[in-house]
Amino acid sequence: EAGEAKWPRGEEKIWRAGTRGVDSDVPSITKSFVNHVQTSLARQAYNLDNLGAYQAAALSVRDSLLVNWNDTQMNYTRKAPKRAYYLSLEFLMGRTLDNALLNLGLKEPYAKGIKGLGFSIEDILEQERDAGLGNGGLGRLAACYLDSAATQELPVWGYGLRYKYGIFQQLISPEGNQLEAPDPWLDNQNPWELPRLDVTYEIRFYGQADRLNDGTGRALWTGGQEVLAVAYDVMIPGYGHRTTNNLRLWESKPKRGFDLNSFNAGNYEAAVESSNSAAAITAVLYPNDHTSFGKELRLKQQYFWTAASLADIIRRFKNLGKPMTKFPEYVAIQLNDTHPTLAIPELMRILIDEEDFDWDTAWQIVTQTFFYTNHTVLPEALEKWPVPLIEHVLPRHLQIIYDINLFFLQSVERKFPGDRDRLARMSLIEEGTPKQVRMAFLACIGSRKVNGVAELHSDLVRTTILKDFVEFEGISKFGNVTNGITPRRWLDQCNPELSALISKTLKLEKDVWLKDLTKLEGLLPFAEEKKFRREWTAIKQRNKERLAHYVQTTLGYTVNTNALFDVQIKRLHEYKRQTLNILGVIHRYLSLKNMTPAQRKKAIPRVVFFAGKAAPAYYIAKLTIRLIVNVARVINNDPETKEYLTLFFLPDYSVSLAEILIPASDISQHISTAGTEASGTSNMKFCLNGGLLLGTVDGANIEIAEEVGEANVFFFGHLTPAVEDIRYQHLYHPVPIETKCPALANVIDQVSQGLFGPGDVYEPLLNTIRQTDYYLLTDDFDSYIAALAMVDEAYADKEEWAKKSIRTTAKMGKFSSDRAIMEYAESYWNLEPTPVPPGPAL
Ligand code: B1H
Repeated sequence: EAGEAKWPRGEEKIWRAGTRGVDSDVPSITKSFVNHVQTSLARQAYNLDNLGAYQAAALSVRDSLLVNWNDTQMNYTRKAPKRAYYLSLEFLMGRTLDNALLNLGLKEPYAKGIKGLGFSIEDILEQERDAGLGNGGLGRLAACYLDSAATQELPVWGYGLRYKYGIFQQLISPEGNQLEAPDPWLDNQNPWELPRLDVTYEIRFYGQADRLNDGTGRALWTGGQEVLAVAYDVMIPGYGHRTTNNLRLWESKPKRGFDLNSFNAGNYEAAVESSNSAAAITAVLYPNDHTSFGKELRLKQQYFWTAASLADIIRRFKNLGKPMTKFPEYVAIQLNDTHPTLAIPELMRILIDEEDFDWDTAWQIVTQTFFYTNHTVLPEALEKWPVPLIEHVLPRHLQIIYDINLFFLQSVERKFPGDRDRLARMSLIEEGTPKQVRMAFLACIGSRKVNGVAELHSDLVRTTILKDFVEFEGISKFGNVTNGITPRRWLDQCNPELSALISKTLKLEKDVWLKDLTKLEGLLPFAEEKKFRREWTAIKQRNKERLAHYVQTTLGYTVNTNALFDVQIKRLHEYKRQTLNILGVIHRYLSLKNMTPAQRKKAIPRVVFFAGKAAPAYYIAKLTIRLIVNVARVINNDPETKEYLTLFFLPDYSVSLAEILIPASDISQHISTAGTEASGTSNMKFCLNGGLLLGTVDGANIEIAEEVGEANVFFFGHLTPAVEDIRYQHLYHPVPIETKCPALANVIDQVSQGLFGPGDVYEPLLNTIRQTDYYLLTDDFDSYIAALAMVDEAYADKEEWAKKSIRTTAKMGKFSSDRAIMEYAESYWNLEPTPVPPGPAL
């Protein structure tokens, strides 16, 4: 045991005296800051700009994180608890400095120290680039879970890829087209990562897999390309104590610099080609959420990352000196969607080909180790990989997948003899040209438990995509863990005034209620106090002004902060129905135009905000952006109506932009077709910040309404069980839109006839509604408009609105990611908190 060993070198007390990082008093912080300016950055006071000051502050904070990180890892090594590993292809971390300061309890002394040196902490925090290693909710969820796992002192590591380019930067052309630019987030060196150039694994692709005919089932996988995986560690501090977990991100690089033979022969291109192809693996995050494209490079990303992570996990386990049969007692691996499913055949390969286990023992170990979270039931998002592609890139894994399938289908046949349809439905291999591997099925049968991310969604998983598997394996394997969000970033950091008011009102230090969010219920009685409501509303007002200031400085528009702020911010997708929202805005505009000035004066002024990225190849989603931008151009310049209705599309949505938008909303929209949004997590963020919810009966909206009370949310639209029937009606008994929904037909006509620029541009978008209308806009439009009117009516009563807002925040305790991560720890992984003991560990 590392901790029991005799002191290796020099004197222990001399070592210990040197290990405490930066003290938390202002003079020590100032000293450490200036020291980093001079040594790490090689600069001086006279040439230090805000960016340099950010870097010096970050390097100084990193010193403190490192001490805790080292002690945490040493503690885990000594206590050898069961550990969980969260495998996610996306970690949408956003900025780190403010969060690190908060979690270390160092916000005030750093602000003071930095002020003394002539900088402002706010300006310095703004210098940091977002770590945008994710597309949307799934990636941000992973980031919230890391924060909560560290805060609950759970031994959890994340594993992901260190993309050189994160989610693309979104630009909007004057015509309203989305343009994509690369996101070179690592261009200024990243102070939050620790390169571990000594932690490397060799990962093989292509080559041959030859089964050994020795009766063992083993095979030899040789040849092909070998690529090096290099570890980069990101420290994940818990809130309010020293536990600092690790996020390990892999970078790919060539095993040997370049091919010297080709180089010497003068073939320079060939010499660097293989080196380029190795580096390409972790070059860029795939920007398509909810679509699986079947691209070879994406498959290589998935295997590269799962193989490196598993090799690392197994090496760490083996250091315990236990036999591999004990692996599931010490290791739980959570698969964040199907993206890391190759870990299942990869662990089989290691156990059989390298560790000499028989098939059944290996399968026993595998199926006790993995846990699979499903995040969507949309058919286009369910990953399927062409058999020929897997055969080419991962020949041994294809053999193993076929063997898993054979044994699995044999067991299905035993339970349901002669049911050939069932076998075809449940096969891991979908017939067709080409055949494809169904990754969700593989993840399901290779895992100990499967869960969805909100009650409704978990029900849909059990009754639709995995129905046969529930019948075969029993319902107890299929659970639910409703998503959560970290209240540190999504309340305290993004809304410091509200956080302070809550602490004052509850008479609790924030470190109490930020760790037990159900304490917010104590706000309920204060909803009845007028003075409290005034303070509450004044904070919302200042957050609206902060957003207005952002819009003024970035877009150059003045925003009416006396209006109702209505926000929809999320990835652009047909199922999320931003189109319904913009058509509703047009409907409001046309209504205002039809009013007399006297009638108009009674309208509730509204500012509508949109933000979100479309996948670069998603034509219809991009057209929706174009429509929003052009509607904005027209109505924001209409002198008759602009007092009552304006509209903004804020480019380049990101975690940091969300932190400005969310605290400023009066109402936010979560209006997916029922049954399509697995959970949603921004709905939780808005409600936590006292914004009310306008939504469909979908995902976590349902559980939010259960908590805060239906009187405090605005629901509309058809329910999940009706959706399938309605789609059937659309196909076989279509009713023209003019008959079915005249209001919507009129709006669509106006767009088509050119009210917002040449109408023909939008025909493909409008046709999706006129024709199949797969997402039920024609069915939900009228009730949507009615719900918007209810919002207006409710907002007119400021006192009642404030009560709703307070009651909403007060009842959001359930949606802390601390609760969610504890459910995983207790009901899935069987993990226990492992606190770092006080005092230096070294
Ligand atoms: C969610 C995805 C997703 N579900 C494929 N599925 C991706 C699928 O790059 N890809 O291939 C990327 C992402 N993302 C979201 O997960 C759900 O739509 C939300 O409803 C949910 O809140 C979130 C977290 O569970």
